Amino acid sequence: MGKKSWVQFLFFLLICFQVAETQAQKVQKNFTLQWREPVEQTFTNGFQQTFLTFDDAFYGSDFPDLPTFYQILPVDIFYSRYEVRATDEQFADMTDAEVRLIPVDFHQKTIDYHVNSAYDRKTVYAQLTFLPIVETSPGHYRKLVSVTLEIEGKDAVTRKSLRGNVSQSVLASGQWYQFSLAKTGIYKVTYQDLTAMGMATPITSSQIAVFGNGGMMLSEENSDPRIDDLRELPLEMHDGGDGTFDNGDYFLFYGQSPHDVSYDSANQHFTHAYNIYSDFSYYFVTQTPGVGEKKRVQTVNNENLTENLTVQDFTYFDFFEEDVTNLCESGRTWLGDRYERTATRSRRRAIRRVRAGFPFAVRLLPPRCQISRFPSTKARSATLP
Ligand SMILES: [Ca+2]
Repeated sequence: MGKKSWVQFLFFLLICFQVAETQAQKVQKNFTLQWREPVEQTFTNGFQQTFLTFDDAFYGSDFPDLPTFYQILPVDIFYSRYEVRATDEQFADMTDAEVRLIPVDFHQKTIDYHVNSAYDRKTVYAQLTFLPIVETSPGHYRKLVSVTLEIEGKDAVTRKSLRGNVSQSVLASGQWYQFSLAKTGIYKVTYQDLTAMGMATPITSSQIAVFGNGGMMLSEENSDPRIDDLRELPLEMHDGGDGTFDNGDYFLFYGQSPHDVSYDSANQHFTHAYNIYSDFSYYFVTQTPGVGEKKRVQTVNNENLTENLTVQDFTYFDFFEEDVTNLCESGRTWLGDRYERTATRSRRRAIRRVRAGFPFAVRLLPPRCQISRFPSTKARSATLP
């Protein structure tokens, strides 16, 4: 075999190797953690805290004062999910000084190796994260020093389905006016509101369209589906019936706050996600013909329908949260009231027309930052007299 054919053969092998790598869904790798002495950090507000640490530790998990292992693994295909199998886990004992740095509400019994897909422009990654500490018995912990992981990608996703099918934003053409809102509810937009924004008159009411998705934070899981473009919202138009949106006219629409409220079916209670990036949701209004479907709230003729359900009550959820101090400087853990010399604070929340005899529950969510020993999150339940 001559030199040239060897090159071709090697090139062929290289192609085979790359194809095999591309289609390989399984990666096996050993990870070691080089633990260091706890480090003390002084924050900008003068607060000092000591952290457990190892080389390249990352802080920002649900327990931001504990070190998290984080590593990016290059992959060729975007997978919806990954399966991870751990073998040969090696643990080391922790000193009493190290154990004192672990939050009292940390009770991880086995390490949760988490891999999710990340997509950044044209590159696909698998992100491996795990918190390398386990509680062996109440108050006793061990730290991971080495593990072998077999990571298998499942359910490959094509780039097209990942990014949606919209080639350009609805905002790419037409004349648009932006407004913001802070709370979820039905909003009334008047003729004066539109002209104050600078919308040209006369305004043809059938051409008005409003777009917006609410302002809730996007999922941190890149594999989660997300809305491709701004959605058009149906409007309830009140233009006096003359087709012109002028003085005294208004339309109604349902606007959503930047803070998300959802029902946690596993724990059977409502929960909320406070938007740490914005206090407002932004909506866009246009009267440009041809932009949007000009959606309107539809009416239903109920003259021939028979009443079969009487609704007199509903489940009410409210939350109070203030982001004042980023005490852990984690970027994501923001705290409100400080309890130092002040041990008691009172907060009033207005709840209208609560029926007697109905149960209610109040949950206090303690920060996960180890400033002091906080009680675990518990609901305080009672029944109204
Ligand atoms: Ca009118």
